[in-house]
Amino acid sequence: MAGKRDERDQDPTGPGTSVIAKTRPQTKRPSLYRVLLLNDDYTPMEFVVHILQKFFNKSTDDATRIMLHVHQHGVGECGVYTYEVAETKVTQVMDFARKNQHPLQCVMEKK
Ligand code: TYC
Repeated sequence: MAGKRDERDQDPTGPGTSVIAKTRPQTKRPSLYRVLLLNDDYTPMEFVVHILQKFFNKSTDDATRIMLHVHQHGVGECGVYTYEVAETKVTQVMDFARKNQHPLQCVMEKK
């Protein structure tokens, strides 16, 4: 029918315009946890270096540096992981130390 405007022309959102809704990204970054080794007087240095290589994929140099840091400062960071990975590392280290009759302690803390 002549003169009747198309109903789409009265729509404030169109045609020719668009609504861009700003949305928050719905993904949340997971919390991260430090896995720490604690010093003691009995666990051999070579055993700690071996732990750092075996469970934390450290080079001999990095493992030695971290072990010496723990030996001198009492505590040191082996790595930073999501909760379940950190928990697994702690369990693996504690099980391996216990099996070898060393009192080595490994803990995790939220970053
Ligand atoms: N202090 C131990 C020693 O003198 C070595 C050691 C280092 C033990 C790091 C534990 O997390 C540790 N044999």
